[in-house]
Amino acid sequence: MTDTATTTSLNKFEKFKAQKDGLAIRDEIEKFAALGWEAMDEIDRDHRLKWVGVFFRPVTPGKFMMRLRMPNGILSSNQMRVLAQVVQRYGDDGCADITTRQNIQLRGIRIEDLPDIFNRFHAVGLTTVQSGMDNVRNITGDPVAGLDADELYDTRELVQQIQDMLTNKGEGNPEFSNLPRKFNIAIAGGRDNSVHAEINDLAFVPAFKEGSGEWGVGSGGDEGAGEASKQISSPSSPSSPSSPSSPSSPVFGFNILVGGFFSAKRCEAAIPLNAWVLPEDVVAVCRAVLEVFRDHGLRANRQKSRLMWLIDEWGLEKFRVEVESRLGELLLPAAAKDEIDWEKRDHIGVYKQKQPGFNYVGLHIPVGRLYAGDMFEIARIAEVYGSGEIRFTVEQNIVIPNISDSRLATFLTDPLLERFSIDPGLLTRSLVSCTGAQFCNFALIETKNRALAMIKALEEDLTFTNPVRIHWTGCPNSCGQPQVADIGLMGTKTRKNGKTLEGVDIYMGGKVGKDAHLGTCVTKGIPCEDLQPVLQDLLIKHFGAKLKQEAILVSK
Ligand code: SRM
Ligand code: SF4
Repeated sequence: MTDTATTTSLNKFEKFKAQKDGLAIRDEIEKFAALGWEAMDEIDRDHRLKWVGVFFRPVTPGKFMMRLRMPNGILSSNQMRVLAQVVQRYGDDGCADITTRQNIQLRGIRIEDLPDIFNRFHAVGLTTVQSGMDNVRNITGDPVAGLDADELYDTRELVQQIQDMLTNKGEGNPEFSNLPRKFNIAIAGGRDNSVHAEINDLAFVPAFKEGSGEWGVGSGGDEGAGEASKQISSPSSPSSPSSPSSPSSPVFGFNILVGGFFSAKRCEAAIPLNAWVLPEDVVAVCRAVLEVFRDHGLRANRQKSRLMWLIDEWGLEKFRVEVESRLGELLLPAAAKDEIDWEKRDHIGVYKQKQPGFNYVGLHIPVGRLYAGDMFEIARIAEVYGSGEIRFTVEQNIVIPNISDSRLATFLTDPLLERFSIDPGLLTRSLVSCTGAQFCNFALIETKNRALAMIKALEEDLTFTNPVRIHWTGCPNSCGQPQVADIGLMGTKTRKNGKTLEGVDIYMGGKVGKDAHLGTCVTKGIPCEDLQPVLQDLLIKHFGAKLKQEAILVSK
């Protein structure tokens, strides 16, 4: 328990965590399955089950949601098939959602099936552990890691190592199961910041360190540089033009960002810690930062418990010193600049891999929603045309890698691509939406279906020259990340003609990729029923959209 926690009053979450750690629930699953959800202790049911990724849904009582962990957003066709079988047994209640953290959630789950579901997951190496509540969320990495010829670092192994450390290889790790609040970690490996590093509590962005000498924490001087050269020239981490050949050449590592988060109370982009690490020190840095957060993070008020609040209270310098003291080493100052110098890619469409003769193809999954049949089909195409691997993006889409040139043409004629397009409309392709009122009790509005209908209507009336990124989020918790969007729509309640209606606050100015920064609220309380003309106006004024009618007249 933290020093801060022992000296301040504890909120109700801290109290129930102190009574029984969330992870203790692992040993009670059989009991709950036999008991049934209605007879369960409410705190176990509504909160502690989230430590094993099982979420009670007050909107659909008795039909739970299960949140997986997908390190770097990668899974196999076998794993996808197991997920499909799980949701298939729930008929119309069963579906799945790809999430904004490169992850997947299953719906319709009955408590009596949990022992069987966990056994099936275990058999194929899937875990749901520590995916909710005061734990580290799915760790995001570059969605085209190991495929992208221009990547600077293949993030896959590192992300897996961090997850293994945090979760004891998926079995659960009590060392990190009682944080003051949720915690997000991301590692960018490419030049386009495909993971939205800036909105994570802890993020690593590629950066080369110039000069000679003392590299990295815990690795010891020139030896560390040698390790670094080994890392970035290894097959899984493609060589780059500036691969170091001697200690005086630029060495690859990561600049560290800390404190990014969204919440109903406050949203902040991550700030530089002024620290740089070698790839092999990233896991140790994650551990050190988490230990500091766990032991000193603020636990009195849950609205002020995310890492940035501690950094505010201490100042960045003290925070850094505490991290260094946990590491047992001084952190090196940040590299002068990071390597994020591309606009963000969305990975939809066909792209050459760095492996000659192979391609990765990004498919658009409308608002990330999948049904059992879709999941079986995705597993099939990944196996028939690729290597059986499937990847998720933070835009809630999928990437199928390793499709050979010889199979590509046939792949492109597969009927599944009519449902999950590789060339969707320019609004559709960038649409993101959180869960919303269909399943989430925090929601102030319905999101996913409304988002799809709105985009369809706008695309019918307008022509576009560039994609416009529209993100919907059902409440100020901001799971749909409206602050990173070109146009962000945040659910709210609003008044019109004396009636309370579903509405949105509109955010604009979010910039992703190079020079990422957050958008801000520009208009409040637009009733959803009046939204279409408002969006149409914004798209014409700010994003070069044209009315189809006008376009026809001009061409005449
Ligand atoms: Fe979230 C809570 C869904 C990404 C900020 N989020 C919830 C809950 C668990 C609330 C609940 O119990 O109903 C939602 C579950 C609804 C459901 O049935 O699906 C929920 N969050 C989601 C997902 C599924 C949205 C999506 O459609 O993709 C995302 C799951 C990610 C994952 O795989 O783990 C999701 N949530 C996010 C993000 C985006 C991100 O991580 O990039 C954020 C903002 C970033 C951040 O956290 O800093 C986010 N979710 C929140 C918050 C506000 C946190 C805070 O500090 O106040 C809550 C509420 C809370 O934790 O108290 C929340
Ligand atoms: Fe639920 Fe709100 Fe998150 Fe949407 S933003 S999933 S409505 S908590």
